[in-house]
Amino acid sequence: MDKDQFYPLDSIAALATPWGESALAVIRVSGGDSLELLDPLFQPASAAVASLKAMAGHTLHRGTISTAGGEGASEVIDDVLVAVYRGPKSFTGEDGAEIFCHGSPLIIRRLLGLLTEGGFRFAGPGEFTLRAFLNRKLDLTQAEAVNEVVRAKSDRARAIALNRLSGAIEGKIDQIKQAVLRLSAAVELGLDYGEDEIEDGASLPSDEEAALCQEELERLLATYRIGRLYQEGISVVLAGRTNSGKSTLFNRMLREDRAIVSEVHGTTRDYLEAVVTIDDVPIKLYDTAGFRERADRIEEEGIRRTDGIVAAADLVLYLVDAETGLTSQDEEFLSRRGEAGRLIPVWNKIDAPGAGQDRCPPDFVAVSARNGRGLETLSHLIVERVFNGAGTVDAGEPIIDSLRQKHLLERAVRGMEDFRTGLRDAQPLDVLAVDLKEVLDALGEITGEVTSQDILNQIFAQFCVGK
Ligand SMILES: Nc1nc2c(ncn2[C@@H]2O[C@H](COP(=O)(O)OP(=O)(O)O)[C@@H](O)[C@H]2O)c(=O)[nH]1
Ligand SMILES: [Mg+2]
Repeated sequence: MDKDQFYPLDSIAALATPWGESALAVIRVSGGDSLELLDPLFQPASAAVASLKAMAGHTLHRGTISTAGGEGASEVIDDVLVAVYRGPKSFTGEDGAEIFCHGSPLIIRRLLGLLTEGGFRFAGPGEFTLRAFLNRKLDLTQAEAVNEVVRAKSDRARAIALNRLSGAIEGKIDQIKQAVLRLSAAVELGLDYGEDEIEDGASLPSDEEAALCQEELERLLATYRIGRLYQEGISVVLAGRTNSGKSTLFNRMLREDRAIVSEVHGTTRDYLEAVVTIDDVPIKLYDTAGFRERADRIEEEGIRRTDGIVAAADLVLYLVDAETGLTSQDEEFLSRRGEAGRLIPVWNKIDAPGAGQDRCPPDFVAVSARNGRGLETLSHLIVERVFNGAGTVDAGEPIIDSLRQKHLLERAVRGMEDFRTGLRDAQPLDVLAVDLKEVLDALGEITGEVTSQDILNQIFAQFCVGK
């Protein structure tokens, strides 16, 4: 696509670090004129630096940024370092700079003000990465990965996103595309020669090759669930009667005292939410109000909310107090919510005198939220349930985690299926060619070779400003 047709490539500026007080803040600028625009605002500390706009790429300069002299006196806003980048050897592919200033909101505001007065425009979300894409520094899967690296909530998610950033998906897609192009070439050849001349089927593409392509596409598609798990994680709800030890277990899994633990029934009246990481899977953990027969109004509301959370959770840990043993309420819950795979019954307080592990029903996990016994088994079980049915992938294999990529891969698979059906039913070659075109279009959209402005806007709108 023609980038200039859709996007203004003026000079943009944005804060790349969070707002607030910090040791340092980084302001990023990019665009063909950015160094010229920055130049009058920057006074180099070294006499050896004549002007910023004359500096080579990948160089660092100390100096001050001041308001323009003009009528009044010029005022120094901050003492800064400026890193100069030169296109095309820069992240965006354009000339640009990063200004390292002191992390004061006041300074940041003044500097951004000076920059906009000086001709820069505030960058939109993801606009730097968008430019990197438009300048072919990144394909679309890599551009998406930039955001995923920032958003990664666990080490594994970060590693997977970095793999994508290095172009792993683009490489895989390209490999499949080459195979589809070979099929397509065979069909085109048939079209050139006319159907009669290839009656014997000599140059028709084989279903075997097509089946291989489809398999590869499906394999990549199947990694979506795993990608999502590492990126988004799952929600796990602690449920059970009041006093079964939900808040104690919640705190122990968090390794901090967030929830109030008390022997008074109904202490947790609303719900609490926190993220813990088990085996690199982010787990959104909920502590809820418990169930009991006689509850007051506030508690009833808490219980009503609990029902909602339980219904929406990926996994429910149902705690039973080993001292009390199973009550009819527990049994009712377990039979009502016992959907396969979504429930882990937990037998808590095995440390308590007279609540020995031997009384633990066979399908329960025996734990002590108080002293931590059995928690490792519980963690393993949670992870096992999480990955149940998600399949596995080899290390280094690309994993997709964008819904956009998933939909496009599904489209490619459908195209491939249509092609194979057509091949089997001896459909005319031009019909087969259309099916393959559909596959190629979908693959091209994944990497961004063919993309509409709407789609780009949608993708980059999810980015932070400054990225
Ligand atoms: N002995 C023992 N007591 C526990 C254990 N877990 C929780 N308790 C106690 O049970 C009571 C209720 O715990 P809490 O976490 O508030 O239960 P919740 O109502 O389900 O949130 C508190 O007095 C806890 O100290 C455990 O593993 N062993
Ligand atoms: Mg509680």
